[in-house]
Amino acid sequence: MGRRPRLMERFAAFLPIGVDTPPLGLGEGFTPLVHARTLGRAIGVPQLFLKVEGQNPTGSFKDRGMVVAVAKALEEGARAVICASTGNTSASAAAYAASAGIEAVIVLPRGKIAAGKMLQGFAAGARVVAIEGNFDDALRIVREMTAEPDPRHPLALVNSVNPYRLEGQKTAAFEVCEDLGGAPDYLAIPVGNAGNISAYWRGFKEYRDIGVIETTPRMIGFQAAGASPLVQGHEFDDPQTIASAIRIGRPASGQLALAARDESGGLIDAVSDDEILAAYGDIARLEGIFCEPASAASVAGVRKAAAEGRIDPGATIVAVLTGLGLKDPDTGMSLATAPIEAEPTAGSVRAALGW
Ligand code: AN7
Repeated sequence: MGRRPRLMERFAAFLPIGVDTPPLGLGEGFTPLVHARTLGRAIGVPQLFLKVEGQNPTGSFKDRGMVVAVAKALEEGARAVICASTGNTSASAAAYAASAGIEAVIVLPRGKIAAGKMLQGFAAGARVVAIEGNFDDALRIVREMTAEPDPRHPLALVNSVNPYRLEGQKTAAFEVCEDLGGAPDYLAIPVGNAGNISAYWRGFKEYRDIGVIETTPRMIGFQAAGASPLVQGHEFDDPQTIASAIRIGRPASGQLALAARDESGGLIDAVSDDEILAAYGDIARLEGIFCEPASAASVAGVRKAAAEGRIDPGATIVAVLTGLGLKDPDTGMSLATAPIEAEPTAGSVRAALGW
């Protein structure tokens, strides 16, 4: 029995890494693909599978790309990384920078980051800068700060505009194909800054081009209605949604996402916060998987598209659950009820349960 490979080793042939790339790794990738039989039946698509990306080391898919981006930053001599974030990118950047022994600076919209994600940045020792503005403002700032190299602060930008990020993230598409023994018919995914949908599409195309898979899925992306620039066809100056991870009005990879939609014969649609919250509760109660609200946009979108007859009900559908529910305890409280009170005896607990 050999040791488990690291993600960057497993897919080295597909990644822009070489012998000089430091072997970083916190156990990212290799996440489960779960057949969601009960949820699938409930929404009329029995061949529904969930790609559980919350099982990555920092609890989101960002780790797949961050491990490559931070390793390349180290290789290229950076002593610090910087990013804007709605929370998950910053949690991931902070962790991989800590692991690499370099500094992380994270620029965040004040008051709009889920509590667990804030905590992750602080725990890993990142310096956190909160701005009075949204994610799009923060991204503009860090892009400006890294536009010209500063020899006094060798710094790498690790948002998904960093090409190594999407290269790493495409490995999720490879895993989906390997677990299913082929490509799914549809790949459903939440869309914020639009990097991940673009990365998956690249991964599927690469596996098709070398003959590992014969078909590619239709890419079906879902934005929150209050932050749906790719659906409405114009940027949002003041995006709003309970799904704070995808509260983004100017998606940096928007053009790549629209190309993925068109080349794959897919769609990008909007789902309301109520639809997102309903899916969020159902995924937890029917399948035992607690994802974060933004992640539930994928399942909310599948439910909506199926109800509208835009998806073949017999199709194999993979919905990506991008992040872990524990990151956002405040929204999680919407799923909670008060505990049943009882005296500290078995009889009292039995009676309280009505048994
Ligand atoms: C859970 O962390 O943009 O369309 O700064 O955290 O690739 O942006 C997070 C995005 C979906 C959207 N689900 O992915 C950030 C950030 C979760 C996310 C998305 C995000 P993209």
